[in-house]
Amino acid sequence: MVCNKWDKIHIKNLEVFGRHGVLPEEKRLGQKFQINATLYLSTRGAGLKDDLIKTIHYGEVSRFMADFMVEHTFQLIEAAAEQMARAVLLQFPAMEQIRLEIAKPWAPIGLPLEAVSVEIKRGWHQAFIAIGSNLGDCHRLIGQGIEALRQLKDCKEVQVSEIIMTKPYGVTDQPDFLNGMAVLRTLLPPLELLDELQRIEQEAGRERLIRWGPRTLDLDLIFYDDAVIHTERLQVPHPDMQNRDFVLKPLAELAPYFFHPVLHKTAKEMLENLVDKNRNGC
Ligand code: ROI
Repeated sequence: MVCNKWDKIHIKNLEVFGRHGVLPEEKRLGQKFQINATLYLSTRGAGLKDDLIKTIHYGEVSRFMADFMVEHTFQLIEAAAEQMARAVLLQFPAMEQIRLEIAKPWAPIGLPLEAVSVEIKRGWHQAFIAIGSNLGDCHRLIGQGIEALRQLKDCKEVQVSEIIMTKPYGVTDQPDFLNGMAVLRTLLPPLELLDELQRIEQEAGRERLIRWGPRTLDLDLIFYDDAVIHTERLQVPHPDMQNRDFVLKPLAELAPYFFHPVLHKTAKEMLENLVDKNRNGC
């Protein structure tokens, strides 16, 4: 999915009367809020065909946001913005990203101000997840894992590669694996996605007893857009993926031209390099 960086629709100063705030009188009396939003989408099709169906109806988005502000009550404008951005992105699938600002011109702080506001930007991301199992009823566990990915909150468009049987890599004295790859679109940031993957692993009876040992279900985050993440808990792209044919084969099936942001090679090139390396016995 190529994200369009250029096309935007702006909604400026949409006024709504809502009941958000920490103070009891803010909830009781309500006050004015102003919403500014930038919707990121491709307007090319609509521009060429002059057809509303091919874009996002800004009237519908405005109505949706106004209703959302009236139907919910939050303490914080941070929470109002977070929940509204999520709801809008789920409601209007053609929207890639949204920049959302919620302003409170009558913020009761006992000082004169024009307005206080929060601004956030949220959107869809692409995540590649390697799937593996070599302990227990592997076919059932892999199927269960894929179904759990399909049910993940704030995720959509899950695609799965062929599931293949592979020889164990690393610690070779263990049963063969079933492996595959899933790609999906998600609103979750990387660490929240990791939390969800680890929850699914736990639900499949995963125990982390031996490093590189047999496992009921393994879900590894391989890529998250072109992000490069180095933390204690999470490393993306997966630091050893270029040496693992059980990762590269299903990846190259799903996205042969996906570009590794650090190694600057496509999935297909990485797989070809690995096959050559293994053939030459290096
Ligand atoms: N080897 C194979 N073939 N498949 C895996 O999913 C896999 N996972 C691992 C280790 C133990 C490194 N080896 C593997 O974590």
